[in-house]
Amino acid sequence: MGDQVLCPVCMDHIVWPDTLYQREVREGAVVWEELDLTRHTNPNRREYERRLAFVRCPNPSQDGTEVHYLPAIHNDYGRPIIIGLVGRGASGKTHLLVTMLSELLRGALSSHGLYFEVADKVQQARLTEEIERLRDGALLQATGNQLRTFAGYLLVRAKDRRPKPLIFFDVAGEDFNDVNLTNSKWAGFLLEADALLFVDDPDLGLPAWRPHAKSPAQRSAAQRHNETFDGAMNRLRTQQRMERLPIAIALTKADTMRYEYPVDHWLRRDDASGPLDPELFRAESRDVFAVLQRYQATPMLNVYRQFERRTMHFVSATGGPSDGTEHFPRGVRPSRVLQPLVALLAMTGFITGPGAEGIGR
Ligand SMILES: Nc1nc2c(ncn2[C@@H]2O[C@H](COP(=O)(O)OP(=O)(O)OP(=O)(O)O)[C@@H](O)[C@H]2O)c(=O)[nH]1
Ligand SMILES: [Mg+2]
Ligand SMILES: [Zn+2]
Repeated sequence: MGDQVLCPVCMDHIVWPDTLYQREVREGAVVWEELDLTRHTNPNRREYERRLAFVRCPNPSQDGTEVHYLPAIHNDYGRPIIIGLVGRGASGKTHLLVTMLSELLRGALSSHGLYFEVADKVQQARLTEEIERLRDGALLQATGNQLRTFAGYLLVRAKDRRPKPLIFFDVAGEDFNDVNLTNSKWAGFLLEADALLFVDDPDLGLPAWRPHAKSPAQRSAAQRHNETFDGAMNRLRTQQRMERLPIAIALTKADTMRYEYPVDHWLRRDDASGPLDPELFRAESRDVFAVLQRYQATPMLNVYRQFERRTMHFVSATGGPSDGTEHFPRGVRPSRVLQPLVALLAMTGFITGPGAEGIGR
């Protein structure tokens, strides 16, 4: 058997195919055509075209996934780092991820010597569109159910190192729920992830915060359960040594608590520039922990307690609420969105150097 490569769509382990495809849009429809580069006599040109091409996943398990194509470079750099977002519907996963990616692509981690580019050209168009929509203050749509592909596929370059692929998964909150046993295909990334980002927002995640805005039933239900976390944890528990998986917990939409100590303090801090200081990460984690306790956020605290290496963060993807007409009237101003990612990259060993070892401990 040849080398086995993880397909980041169907999660099968596949033998890497040789046949290349190119993607074209004709009269609005996507067509995949075989691409023959063997006649190219100029190796630079051949390599350039190969990097833009795709291969078709053989999907050996025949698990009913639609035919899917992977970037031809997928097998060039070894196993990617896989980061998955976990959180209930409307908790703010997609807005957080898109602002995160936008910050990464504009070079926000260059002070750490990291440069990011989109590795999947199909995703690039969609991602650029979403980043621009959000920048113009437009609301992003809820994520479709049973989405079976990654939300972002980046290549990370760092000096003196091989580039490394980094893949993000962001599915609809409902896809994590344990409604039946046949859904193991959904959120299939969970069992392959190298790190997870759990998110919840103050409205549902903090039952005792602004209690008058919530019905007693809503309050007590939210306090005891987060079905999404439960479903994800049930699946993770089938793994040996689940507790060793690095995780970060982000309290999203923290702008809604911006006048509250100590949230205000953290939201005003500069984002991810500057050297990695484990003590700062510890201090923020302590403050989030205190807020979660104060407002009886039992499900988030339970997740936190089940992992050995973890950090907690206040984040705001948009800087304020939308106005109910699919718009953010004052535009979008993210704050602290890269902190959880920096923590996860340090905990997975991707960011190295002084300080990285101490993150999450
Ligand atoms: N105030 C505030 N509201 C936010 C923020 N981020 C998202 N929202 C609001 O929360 C809603 C849901 O955000 P999404 O990012 O779509 O949530 P999701 O977790 O991806 O939801 P699903 O895809 O349905 O699982 C958005 O429509 C926004 O109105 C934020 O940083 N601050
Ligand atoms: Mg979403
Ligand atoms: Zn596949």
